[in-house]
Amino acid sequence: MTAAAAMTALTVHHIPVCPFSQRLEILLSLKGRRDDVRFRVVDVTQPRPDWLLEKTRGTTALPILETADGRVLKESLVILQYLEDLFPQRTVAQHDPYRRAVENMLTRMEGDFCNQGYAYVMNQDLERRVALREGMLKQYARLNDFLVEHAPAGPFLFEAFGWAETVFTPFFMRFWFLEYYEDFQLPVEDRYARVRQWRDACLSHPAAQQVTKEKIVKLYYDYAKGAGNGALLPGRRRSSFAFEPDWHARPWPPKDKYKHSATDEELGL
Ligand code: GAZ
Repeated sequence: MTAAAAMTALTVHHIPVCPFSQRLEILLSLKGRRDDVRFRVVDVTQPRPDWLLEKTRGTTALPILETADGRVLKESLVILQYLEDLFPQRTVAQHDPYRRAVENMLTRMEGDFCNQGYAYVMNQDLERRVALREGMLKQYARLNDFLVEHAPAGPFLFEAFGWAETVFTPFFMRFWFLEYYEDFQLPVEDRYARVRQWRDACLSHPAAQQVTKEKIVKLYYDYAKGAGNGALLPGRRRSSFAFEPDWHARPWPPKDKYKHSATDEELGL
C-alpha cells in the first residue's frame, strides 16, 4: 500500500486520558495531521469488547493503531515512529544520527520515570511515602543531569519541542496527581533547575494541551487509592474513569488519600 492510501483510514483505539495515546495526539498536532487519524474511545471501566480482543489477539493494553486494511500496531513508541514515517512532511524526530541517538537515550528513560510516578501515586502505605518521594526526586535528578550534559541552554533538548518532549509531556501532566494527592513539588534547587525548565516548557506547549490538571486529578482519584486502569474500589459502584457524569461537573476529590476513602456520591459519580 502507498503511504497516501495508508493514511486515509487510520484508527487509534484508545483510552481518552491515557498518557500513551496523548503522545500520538501530540505528534500529530506537531505535524498538523491530527485530523488524519480517527481516535476511537474504549471504555476502560468495561471489559474489552470481543471485536477489539480479536484485533489484538487477546492483549488489552491500549493504544493500538489499526491500518486501513485491518493490520494492527501496538506500543505507543512504535506507533509514534510509524506516524513519523508515514507523515514525513513535518518531521519531529532528529535527522542527524548523533542527535537522534541523544534523543533516543532520553526516550529510554521514560519507563523508569513513569513507573516511579505511578508507584508513588498508587501507594497506600504511609511508611513508604518518604522513600517514594526520594525515588521520584532521583528520577528528576537523572533527567536534570542528562539535560545539563546534552542541552545545557534549553529549554528543550534541541531547538524546539520534539520527540523526547512528545514522549515525556504526558507524564509531566499525569504527575499533577502527585502534586494534589502527595503534596509533591519539585524543590527549587539547582539540581532540578534544568529539568524544571524543561518540564515547564513542555507543559505550556500549544501542541500538548489535550488534558488539564483538573481532569487528571478528578479522573485519577482511583489510582491515588491504589486501583489502576478502571478497576473498582471496595464499596464503589463507579470508577473515577467513568465518562458519565462528565468530570467538569464533579467536585474536586478529597486530597487525603491515606485517611479517607471517598464514596461515589462524594466524587460526584
Ligand atoms: N507500553 C505501552 C505503550 O503503548 O506504550 C503501555 C500501554 C498501557 O499501559 N496502556 C494502559 C492499558 O491499556 C492504559 S494507560 N491498560 C489496560 C490493560 O489491560 O493493559 C498504569 C499503570 C502504570 C503506568 C501507567 C499506567 C497507565 O504503572 O497510564 O499502572 C496501573 C495506563 C507503572
